[in-house]
Amino acid sequence: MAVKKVFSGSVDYIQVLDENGAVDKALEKELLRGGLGREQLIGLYRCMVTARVLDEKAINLQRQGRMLTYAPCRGEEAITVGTSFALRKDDWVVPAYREQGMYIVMGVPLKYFLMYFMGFEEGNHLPREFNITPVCVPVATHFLHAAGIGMAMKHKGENKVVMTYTGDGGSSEGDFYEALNFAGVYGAPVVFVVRNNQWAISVPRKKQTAAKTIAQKGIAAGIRCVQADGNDVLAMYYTAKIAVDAARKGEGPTLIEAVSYRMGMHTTADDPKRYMPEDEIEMWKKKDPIERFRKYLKAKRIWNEVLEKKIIKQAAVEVEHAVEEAEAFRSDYTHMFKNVYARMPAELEEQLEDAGRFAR
Ligand SMILES: Cc1ncc(C[n+]2csc(CCOP(=O)(O)OP(=O)(O)O)c2C)c(N)n1
Ligand SMILES: [Mg+2]
Repeated sequence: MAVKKVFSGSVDYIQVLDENGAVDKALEKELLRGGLGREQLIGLYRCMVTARVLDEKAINLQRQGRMLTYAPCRGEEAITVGTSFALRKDDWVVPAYREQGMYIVMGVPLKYFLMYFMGFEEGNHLPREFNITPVCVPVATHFLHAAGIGMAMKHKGENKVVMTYTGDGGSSEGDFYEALNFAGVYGAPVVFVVRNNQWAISVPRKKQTAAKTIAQKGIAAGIRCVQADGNDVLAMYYTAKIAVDAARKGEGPTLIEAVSYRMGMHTTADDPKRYMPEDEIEMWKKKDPIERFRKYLKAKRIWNEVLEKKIIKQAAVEVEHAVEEAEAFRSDYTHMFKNVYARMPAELEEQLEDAGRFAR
């Protein structure tokens, strides 16, 4: 009897900027050669800053009773900004609920995002030019939609890619594994991104899985997998660009695990003080993705105080404008009846009529 190894796997970890903003020269060279110039670097920074301004505003609105339950993205801005920066405008995105940075990169008017969290379903009705599916709160169910969209695009011979996001908690769901498996078998052009922020509400990462990395969950599905520093926007862009280019070339899906930390509450309905260790928060504060990238840009003589003020002002104006638009929005209550079935059943018709009497 012979024993032979039939498989062994490994997972790479990618970091371009260390915690002090010092750059890996070889990876930087590759990025610059790939077209990431001064304008794009400023773009990455602007999008992350805008995500933070939007986030802080949304929390304030919720505290003032002007917004419903909201899922902040503080600390995770580099993940969604860096990965979506690798997409083309006509690619597809299948988000969860904490992908603020992605909407900013894709150029979605922010009023839609705010409207959704103010309770208006219409916030999910993005203009046709955006191939972005609705916010998905059921954890990881949308991973299957992403796999399906990828399979359909491949079948139709479209030269597009689909990117989807879930959390570390999401990676424990059956839907997660099924989606990876289908995408792998069909060679679908999907980039699966796991935002590993170390917490699924109050459940820590160590209680989520015994696996050393979340990335390695892709190995069983036979798909490329990689882990990257989720607080390093250049690492996120670098890994996403390789994955997106491979998918577009017909080389199938990739699973990216972005290692980061949720700097605060799960949603505005949560109190993280009850379970998050103080020292852990302090440790991660030092790894802040925006500060780290700023240090890098400063060393490259791209960042200065004038640029900072300009970017913050632009972000504040954009966000304030979006808030005004979202708050001025008046919902059409009939949508909640009309968008459920292709043909409205009798009992819903009746309820619609009743609601009409209330609305008057
Ligand atoms: C199928 C399903 N189960 C449970 C929930 C309740 N729930 C909402 S968010 C969440 C935790 C998700 O954690 P993670 O995937 O790590 O994403 P994060 O919120 O940290 O970004 C849970 C359990 C849900 N929305 N959907
Ligand atoms: Mg999480």
